[in-house]
Amino acid sequence: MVNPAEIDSLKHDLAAEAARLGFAACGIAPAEEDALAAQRLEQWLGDGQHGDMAWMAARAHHRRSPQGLWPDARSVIALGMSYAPAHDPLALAGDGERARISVYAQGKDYHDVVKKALKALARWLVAESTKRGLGEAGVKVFVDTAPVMEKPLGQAAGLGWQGKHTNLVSRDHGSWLFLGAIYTTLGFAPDEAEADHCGTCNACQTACPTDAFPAPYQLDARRCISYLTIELKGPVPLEFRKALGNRIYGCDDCLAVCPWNKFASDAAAMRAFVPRAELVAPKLAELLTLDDTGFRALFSGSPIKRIGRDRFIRNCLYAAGNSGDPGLIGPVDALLADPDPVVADAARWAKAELVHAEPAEEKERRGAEG
Ligand code: B12
Ligand code: SF4
Ligand code: SF4
Repeated sequence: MVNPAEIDSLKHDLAAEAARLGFAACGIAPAEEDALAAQRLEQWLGDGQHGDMAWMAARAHHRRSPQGLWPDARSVIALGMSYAPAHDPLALAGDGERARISVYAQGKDYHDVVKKALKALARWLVAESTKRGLGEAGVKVFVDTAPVMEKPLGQAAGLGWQGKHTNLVSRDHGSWLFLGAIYTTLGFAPDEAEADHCGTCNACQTACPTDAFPAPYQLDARRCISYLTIELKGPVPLEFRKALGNRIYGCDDCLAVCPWNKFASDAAAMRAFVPRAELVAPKLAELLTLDDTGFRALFSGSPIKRIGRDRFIRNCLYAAGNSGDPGLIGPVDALLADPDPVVADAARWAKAELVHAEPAEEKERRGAEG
């Protein structure tokens, strides 16, 4: 028979240990299915809003509930790590010379950083559980890539609420939390779910450059720049190429305008997420010349390495096409005969944009600069 006082004391110490390991938020959610979240997941998949992310549909039966994935799970420890930026993520909007990489990808790969901390916390939990006579705890750790609904679990555990942009927003850390989860066989008392604090705000809805929200709290991934630049393997549909602007990896627009970000202040403590200087405002002209070896060297330890050189150069070419900078015609020309047909197609598009579709005010600006 488990002593309830002992498990409550373990829960209390768990939160302290999570904080010591760098987690800004920690809470407990039940491992049972949340019927509403599961039904909304099925609806989203049924509508095809996941686009080419077949892996989202492949294990939907596991994704919809913790116990669907692991029947022995009794509690979910939901965790958040802050990556709140010290700079304005929208500062480079409209810059023709420099590319925009979303904040989450400017430092170390969060998959590695969060996973390492989750494993350390899980090891601590197993050891403490045994030491305190609570038996051998079963644990499984997840961050991002597993069939786990991290946002609804984060909300159920009281970390924050799913905002109208669909990400988890926290009263203390704004929209800048990475999420992770530990499923465990230990039966912790669940925390209280967080309520919605979006109110009448709709800043994220109007900020979206591609109109990716069919309704508040719903995202059509097929229209989202994050999906188009990171997940989509083929050419980006023509209708979205202009809207990409100079975003070459992910997008922060809906997160960056969230008023709750003003409470987010402690990411500096997570040194791993301090942006690498060369990724804050990289020059398009330099990125366009990267070959496979150069790409791997530049993005070693970064999440960007996951998309590979070809998809990355494809994105840089769309940004070049949107730059209005004729100085980029040379590097674009060099990619017209690229062996990758998607890169070659993007180079043709960029060339046509640079030669024929230069905005009048850009022409004027360069003329004035001589
Ligand atoms: C697939 C995915 C994507 C896809 C789809 C995004 C999406 N919204 O689903 C794409 C590639 C577009 C994407 C983009 C980004 N992602 Co992403 N992504 C995921 C992933 C792997 C699964 C998310 C998922 O389950 N989607 C399925 C849909 C159905 O779930 P949902 O969004 O929760 O849908 C809910 C709402 O639609 C809601 N709902 C529907 N109707 C209604 C109606 C009402 C009235 C209400 C209240 C609610 C409601 O109910 C649904 C169920 O909860 C998670 C990691 C994970 N394993 O959870 C990371 C994750 C969500 N991504 C993350 C991040 C950081 C991003 C980006 C910010 C990256 C970037 N800068 O480019 C962008 C943000 C774009 C955005 N506005 O969402 C973080 C978010 C952290 C947080 N604080 O929430 C996660 C959790 C990864 C992590 N471990 O930290 N991502
Ligand atoms: S990440 Fe960008 S494109 Fe995607 S929903 Fe948010 S604002 Fe729109
Ligand atoms: S920007 Fe406004 S509506 Fe969007 S998530 Fe933040 S508080 Fe909610």
